[in-house]
Amino acid sequence: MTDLNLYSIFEKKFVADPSKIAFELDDGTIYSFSEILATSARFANLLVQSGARPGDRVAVQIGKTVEAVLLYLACLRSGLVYLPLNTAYKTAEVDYFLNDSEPSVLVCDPRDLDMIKGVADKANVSTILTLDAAGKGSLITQSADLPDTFETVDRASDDLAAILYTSGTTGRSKGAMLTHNNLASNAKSLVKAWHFEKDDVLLHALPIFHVHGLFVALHCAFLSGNKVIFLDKFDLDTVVRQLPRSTVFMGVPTFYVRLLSHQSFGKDACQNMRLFTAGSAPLLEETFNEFTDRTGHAILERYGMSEAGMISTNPYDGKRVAGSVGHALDNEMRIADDNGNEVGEGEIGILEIKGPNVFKGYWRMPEKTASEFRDDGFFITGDMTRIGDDGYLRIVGRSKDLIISGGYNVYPKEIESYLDEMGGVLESAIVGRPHPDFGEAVVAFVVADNTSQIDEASVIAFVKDKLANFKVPKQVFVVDELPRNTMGKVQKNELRKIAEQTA
Ligand code: MLC
Ligand code: AMP
Repeated sequence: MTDLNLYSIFEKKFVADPSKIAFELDDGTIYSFSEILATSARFANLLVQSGARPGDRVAVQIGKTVEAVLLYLACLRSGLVYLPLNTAYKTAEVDYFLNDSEPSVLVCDPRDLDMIKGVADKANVSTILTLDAAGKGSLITQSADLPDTFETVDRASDDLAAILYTSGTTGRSKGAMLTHNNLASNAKSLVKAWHFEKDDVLLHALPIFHVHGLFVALHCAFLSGNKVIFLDKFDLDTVVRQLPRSTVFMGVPTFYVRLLSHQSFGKDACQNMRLFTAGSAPLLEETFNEFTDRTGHAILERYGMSEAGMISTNPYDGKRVAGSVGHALDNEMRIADDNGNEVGEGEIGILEIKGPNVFKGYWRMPEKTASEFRDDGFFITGDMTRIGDDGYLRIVGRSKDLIISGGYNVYPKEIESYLDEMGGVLESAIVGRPHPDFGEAVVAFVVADNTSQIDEASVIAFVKDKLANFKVPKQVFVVDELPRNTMGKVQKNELRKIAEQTA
């Protein structure tokens, strides 16, 4: 049945008002829903013509354009599995993702073609298409004369719609497999919980290669037939200028910290706004309070992850509590100890969840998948949580060694393994410290082996060459040794204290 294809649910809204504006860019360029229907059909025809078959992966590493969103819709329509990659990823990172996922199609920026071609050939990618930051490339030219209709491919609810790679605490990144039903059920829950109506206007400034910008923001808008003011990135002045024309804005905490730093941001900019949501990283209580004082709006904080979309949210109508992530959406939640036994009321434990939003497993990692699910089907999130006396969920820490910088996840283990390979480095440890803009900053501690000279600049240059820019340490300490406990384990708490004191 085609209505189990996520696209078919969106399409009902697109065809209801085809002349309505679906996307508006900052320069005034507009795309109507009829253009969305036609262009995504042309892209779908091209993908099928290239030989891609339902279930095949389409990896994309491209800038933020409406055409990129339409490519996503085209993948849904043709039953292909969309696999977005952060544009900051460097060759070594892309190499891993392509080899692991074995996509049949890769879409990249024409600027990266030379770099990516060798990697793609090695991974047996059969078709490479291009799309640049202005929405031009072979994807457009090759699809220009193809039919602008396409019969959406039937999907069963547990067929894959997307794979999102999340870095692992122990080395290899894992591809979280998300089904059509995972995405559809979560989108429906959010539209209801956040009271989306057809006249809402979403101001979109998030990247579109992660859950937040791609699924949470765009799915709410698609499911409600909304106009989206589509910005290519978060630029403070542009956001403040476009806010009065919008009703909903979604951001990582860094967006709100930056908005508060803007001299003329206040009630005027928010005159038509009905909802600000925040997530992907903890929103500081001081940001929540200052934002309320300045604008009269209480930011609605919600919590989620690649493996499950949105898990909990503060209420739309009830009290939004600073420092909390509200109540469960449409999944069951329980707080348990390491062995899966529920902890007592008000106690801290790891959040476990079960529901239609929870992913199908990690791509080609059955053992890893099995180890992160309990026998009764609950998924172990790795987030340390507690329910307060008020019944609201709080994220109090992480059982996984993870830093969240500006809403991007950084796994220390990954940087450490690269640094340990650097000439002159004996060993390394990566920790996070508070950062006024990014929430947390990556800090490196390296022990030199004295075979060659190393300093902060050479360590930064080494990482910058290999890994995405948000993983590059903001500060480096060259130390004689790493503090260890009696078991020989590096005491990261000690390092965090040093990093915080010398920030
Ligand atoms: C950029 N830089 C970062 C960074 N972003 N460093 C650390 N952390 C980041 N997040 C680097 C740049 O490379 C540059 O380095 C320097 O910092 C300053 O860059 P900038 O111009 O200030 O950065 P900007 O382009 O403005 O980007 C910052 C940002 C962006 C916050 C707008 O990072 C962003 O859009 N973040 C959103 C991430 C997101 O969508 N997360 C959702 C994940 S989904 P140099 O050395 O070149 O000067 C998820 C699930 C859920 O988690 O619950 O939602
Ligand atoms: P990702 O793997 O990129 O999807 O990141 C998911 C992780 O982000 C979660 O496991 C949490 O640790 C964190 N996260 C998301 N939303 C929040 C929030 N509102 N508060 C604190 N942490 C959050």
